[in-house]
Amino acid sequence: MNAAVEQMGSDTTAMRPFRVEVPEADLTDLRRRIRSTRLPEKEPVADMSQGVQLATVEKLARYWADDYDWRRSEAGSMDYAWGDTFRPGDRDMANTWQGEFLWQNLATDGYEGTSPVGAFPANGYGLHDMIGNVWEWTADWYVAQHPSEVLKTCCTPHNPRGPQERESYDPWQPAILIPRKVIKGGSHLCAPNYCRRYRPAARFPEPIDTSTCHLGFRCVVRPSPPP
Ligand SMILES: [Ca+2]
Repeated sequence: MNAAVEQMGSDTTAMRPFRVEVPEADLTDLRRRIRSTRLPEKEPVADMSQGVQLATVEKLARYWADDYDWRRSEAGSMDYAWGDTFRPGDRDMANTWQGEFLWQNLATDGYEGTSPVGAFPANGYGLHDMIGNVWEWTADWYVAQHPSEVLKTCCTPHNPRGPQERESYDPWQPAILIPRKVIKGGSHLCAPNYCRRYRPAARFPEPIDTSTCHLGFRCVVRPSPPP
């Protein structure tokens, strides 16, 4: 049990970290269903107008059924972007706030404000700054609670993409009709005594007309294809 959980004490309404533990039989059944998925015998169209092409789908299905490490994915669902321990080996893994927010910025992680990309170690997926430093905008409109999952005819996981734009308005400010996007990751202003929104499970709304010193966006660098 980590310190944050201990601080929650007997508060039964507090948000608590949890671990996803999928039984091996369920993973075996998932692989079986992937292998038995019926795919078209030939490409439906010559271009990508109907989505990912058949050869790519077949390759992905083989990868998910035989090679993908589902346990590693399970491990990625831990409390933080790298595991269950916030400071493994007493090493800072992200730019957050140390001390009592908002009057005591100890900056023992080396940064009172923002930090350069890559200043902290990558996680097991090779990704930097997944939490802390600055929040990241996402494409999804915000709603306090995800709408009920839509049942699908296939077994692909459903990615909730948020509500309609008009549903993202702040219900506590009905006279202000500014849509809000989901932001993720927390920032250098997130502290254990205040919000702990540097957890991957956390999200927050931000009006789209509002900029702050601790909100940015995520960049992806794709390696060049081999010659
Ligand atoms: Ca800091």
